[in-house]
Amino acid sequence: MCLLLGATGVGKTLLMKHYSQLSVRDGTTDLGEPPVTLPTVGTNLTDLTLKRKRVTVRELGGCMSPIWPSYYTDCSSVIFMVDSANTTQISSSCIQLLSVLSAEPLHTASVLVIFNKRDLPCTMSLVEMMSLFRMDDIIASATQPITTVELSARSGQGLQEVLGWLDSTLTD
Ligand SMILES: Nc1nc2c(ncn2[C@@H]2O[C@H](COP(=O)(O)OP(=O)(O)OP(=O)(O)O)[C@@H](O)[C@H]2O)c(=O)[nH]1
Ligand SMILES: [Mg+2]
Repeated sequence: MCLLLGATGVGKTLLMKHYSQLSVRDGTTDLGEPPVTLPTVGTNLTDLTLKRKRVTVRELGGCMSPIWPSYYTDCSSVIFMVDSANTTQISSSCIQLLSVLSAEPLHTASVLVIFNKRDLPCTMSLVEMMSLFRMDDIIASATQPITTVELSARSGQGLQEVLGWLDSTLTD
């Protein structure tokens, strides 16, 4: 089980809903308007078929963050998504990420931090986002292996990296 976390509106549901279309596209197909999503109240389960195996991803809605910890047991990996077009959310996302990383049941989980919405023109560069997040310090002090990627859940740019990471972190 992989947990998909992040503040409300960062794009978790779009990625999961759109995944099957994104993963078959050859990079040139125009997918048109993405499917409409609603804020997730509760959790969404999605089964992904990867190269080597299948994995279930559990999205926890951003508005559910007070009860995220009740889902931390029995998961081997965590994806934490950030909206890189929303600069006003950076400090709260950073605090949320730190609290996820310090949760005891997740001490050995593999962690992927996704900087999403790279298709929007106003997004900061990954270097700027990483520096505002103090990602180097976070990675240095965390007990978990942390990987960072850029993604557009709308266009699928960066999706292969996310899927490759998931495939490589699955142990059983
Ligand atoms: N341009 C652009 N819009 C995106 C992208 N990812 C998500 N969105 C849009 O952002 C809005 C929120 O996306 P959701 O997937 O519902 O967000 P969420 O993270 O599931 O939010 P909660 O369920 O409330 O926690 C939707 O209108 C999406 O279409 C992206 O990569 N690029
Ligand atoms: Mg959602």
